[in-house]
Amino acid sequence: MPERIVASTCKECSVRCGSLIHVDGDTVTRIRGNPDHPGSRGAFCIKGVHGPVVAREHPDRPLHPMRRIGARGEGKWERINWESAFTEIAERLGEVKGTHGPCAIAGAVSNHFVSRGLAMTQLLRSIGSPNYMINQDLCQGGRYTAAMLTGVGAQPGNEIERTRCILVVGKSPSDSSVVQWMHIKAAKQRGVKLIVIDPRRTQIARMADLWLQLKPGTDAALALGMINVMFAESLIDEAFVAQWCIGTERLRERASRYPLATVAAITGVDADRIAAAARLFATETPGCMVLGHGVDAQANGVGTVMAFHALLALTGNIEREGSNRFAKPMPGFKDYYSILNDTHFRMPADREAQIIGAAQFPFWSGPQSWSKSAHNPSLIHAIRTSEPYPVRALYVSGVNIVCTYPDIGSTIDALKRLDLLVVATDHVTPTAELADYLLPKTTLLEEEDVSGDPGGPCLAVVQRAVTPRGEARTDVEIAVGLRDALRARGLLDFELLPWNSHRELIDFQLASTGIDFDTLCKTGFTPIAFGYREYLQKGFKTPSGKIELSSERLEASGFDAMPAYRAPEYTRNDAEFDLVLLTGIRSMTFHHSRFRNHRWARNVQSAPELRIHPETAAGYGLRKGDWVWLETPSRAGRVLLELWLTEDMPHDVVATGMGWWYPEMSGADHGALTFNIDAALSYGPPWDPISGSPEARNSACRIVRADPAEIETLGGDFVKEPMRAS
Ligand SMILES: Nc1nc2c(c(=O)[nH]1)N[C@H]1C(S)=C(S)[C@@H](COP(=O)(O)OP(=O)(O)OC[C@H]3O[C@@H](n4cnc5c(=O)[nH]c(N)nc54)[C@H](O)[C@@H]3O)O[C@H]1N2
Ligand SMILES: Nc1nc2c(c(=O)[nH]1)N[C@H]1C(S)=C(S)[C@@H](COP(=O)(O)OP(=O)(O)OC[C@H]3O[C@@H](n4cnc5c(=O)[nH]c(N)nc54)[C@H](O)[C@@H]3O)O[C@H]1N2
Ligand code: SF4
Ligand SMILES: [Mo]
Repeated sequence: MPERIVASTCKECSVRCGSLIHVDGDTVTRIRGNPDHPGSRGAFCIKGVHGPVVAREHPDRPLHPMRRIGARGEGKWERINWESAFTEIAERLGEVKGTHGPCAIAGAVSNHFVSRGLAMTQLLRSIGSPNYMINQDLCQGGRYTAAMLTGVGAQPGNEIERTRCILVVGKSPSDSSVVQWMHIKAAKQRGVKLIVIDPRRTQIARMADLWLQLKPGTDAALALGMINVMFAESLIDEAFVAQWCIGTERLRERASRYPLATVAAITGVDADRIAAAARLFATETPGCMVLGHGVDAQANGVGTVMAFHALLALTGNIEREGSNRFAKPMPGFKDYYSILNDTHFRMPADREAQIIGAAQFPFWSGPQSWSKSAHNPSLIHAIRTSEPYPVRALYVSGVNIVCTYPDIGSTIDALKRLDLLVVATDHVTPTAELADYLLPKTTLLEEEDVSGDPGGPCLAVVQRAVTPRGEARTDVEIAVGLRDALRARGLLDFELLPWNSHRELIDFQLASTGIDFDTLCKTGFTPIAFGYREYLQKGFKTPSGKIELSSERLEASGFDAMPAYRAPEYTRNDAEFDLVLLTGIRSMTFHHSRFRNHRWARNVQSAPELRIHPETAAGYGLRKGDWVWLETPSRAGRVLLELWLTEDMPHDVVATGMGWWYPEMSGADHGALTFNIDAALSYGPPWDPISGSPEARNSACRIVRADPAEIETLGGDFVKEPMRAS
């Protein structure tokens, strides 16, 4: 058979580049970027080139359903067929439901914007449980929740090509998004002004006209300080604000509490630079904002983003050419999040209100929230203590919660206490190691999908390029199999998962668009026509129809209606913990905990790093390549990291990545308890009052030199020696 080229979309990370997959028979020979894709325009990265093929072909990949036979985590499994797996899981779920009620069955999935998210929520809702965990409390949840409250549905810099000024906050596109990095570099060459707010000197900070090197977690004060300058110097777009914003006077008063001297003291940034940034962003219009992960997973994330949304609104940089353009959905297309929110696919509100977290975080959990998912730390607490009620069974799909939730020890403890743990995955992660049933998942090259890409904007497809290996199934197929087994036993309270295959779901999503899947597959995407200033017809998606600079909804629920600075916890810590730790610095090679079992990735980086200023390291008598134990005041655990010396770090701040484990290390955690930064962090309070997010990205810490002999006893030179296989 001649080589075929399949136009698809890479989903190895959230950037979603258009891809061209070269296929010979049933073998993928090459993957590259699609130059015609309107969002990514050919941009691609090492993960997209190697990740899908190695994940598919990996010799350790589970290819059949497995039942645990040894003790939990002992790694002893026996192969069973799908029918037995569905039957046994349904019966055990029935026992949990019969004893403790439907809410005792919970789920964990990565997010709302992937098919597995919908498959999971609709299966659980059919059982009658609202309790599922998503990653977004650690990811973009602060941004989405703030967008729901303010009405500013700011998209991540999709008008960069037409802008005159870019404000980048807590985002390092050279590490996390090849597409955005490409667009920003091109814009800079065009002479666009660039302002960067980041404690680290990132590649984009090096390129900036103005780099504000603030202290971690102080962004809200900085934004309010800039707002104060704009009001004081009449730099506001008066016409837009008068017609389209409410709460302006209250915000003016709030911002007046943040004079430059105060803000400079809080943030560590010179008053002159703060004022210069405010003036530049207000006058060099149209301007756009790129908000990154640096402002999420903070105990003040939602308020911080609300303050930056106010900066956009006050400068009129909303839905204009070259400013922040809102997402433009394909007319008639049903994306995963809209289905999740559609009343046809939801349980009655009183059932949704029983979700763990709704009482404390009504804008995160429960019927009126953005997320409609549980408050993760509270759900993990419920598994461990049965407070506020027992949670005894967990279905995990598309997330490696042992390696990516803070406080690994507590996550492992919770998973071990469950009556039933089912994990669907394409490789045996430390989470999967603790499962009672392991269900083999297809990989990217073996599945199909359709979703909206706000960057293009376009509707983009994932095509099944090759047949699934072994007995691997898609998430929708697995959910459908479980649904049928549950239904046969009278265990469904509702019928909220109406599709019988993923293709049926896709046809349902496309039904009102006038486009069919096969036509879309010819090019891999179809552009979405869009205009600007849609609010002129539709208003903004808030109760008032305007941008809410002060939120009546928040106030009515007893929260502060406006952004405010709340000092991060590290500012209150004792002198023993003398450094501030940033976590989650992305590496082009890894996607969170993924690819640790891929040789191409481990050849690039084989050990978790701690980035530290050379003078700080010297103060400890430490040198490049030394290993240290790092501990935080939570004393959740201590982890081993290898020093990278770099003058890009401030003297009192250190930084690391995330997600480490060593597939070749023995033990169910595969080294996660020793090498993964989340083992040293707490998932407990302080929590963001609105989203419930922990301070997983900024924390106090201390380091001490690790004895090389001690590292030796942990497993010799596994961290240096690339692992076996693939
Ligand atoms: N290669 C690769 N790409 C990825 C991913 C991956 O795992 N690997 N993950 C994807 C996902 S899910 C996400 S969420 C994104 C995340 O990607 P980004 O949004 O770019 O976030 P990070 O790179 O985590 O951090 C961005 C910057 O925030 C800074 N920062 C830390 N604390 C603060 C603070 O308090 N204030 C400010 N202003 N800045 C701060 C850090 O120094 C860092 O430079 O990346 C996506 N892209
Ligand atoms: N301390 C700290 N913790 C963090 C962060 C941080 O910056 N600092 N970042 C946070 C962020 S932004 C995020 S997004 C999370 C990421 O957290 P995770 O989503 O847990 O990250 P991944 O390692 O990408 O795990 C995805 C898992 O899903 C499986 N998988 C992939 N695709 C599919 C599929 O189609 N179906 C199924 N069933 N399984 C699939 C893979 O095998 C893999 O095990 O981590 C968060 N944790
Ligand atoms: S940035 Fe890399 S991994 Fe992410 S979608 Fe693009 S090619 Fe795939
Ligand atoms: Mo994320």
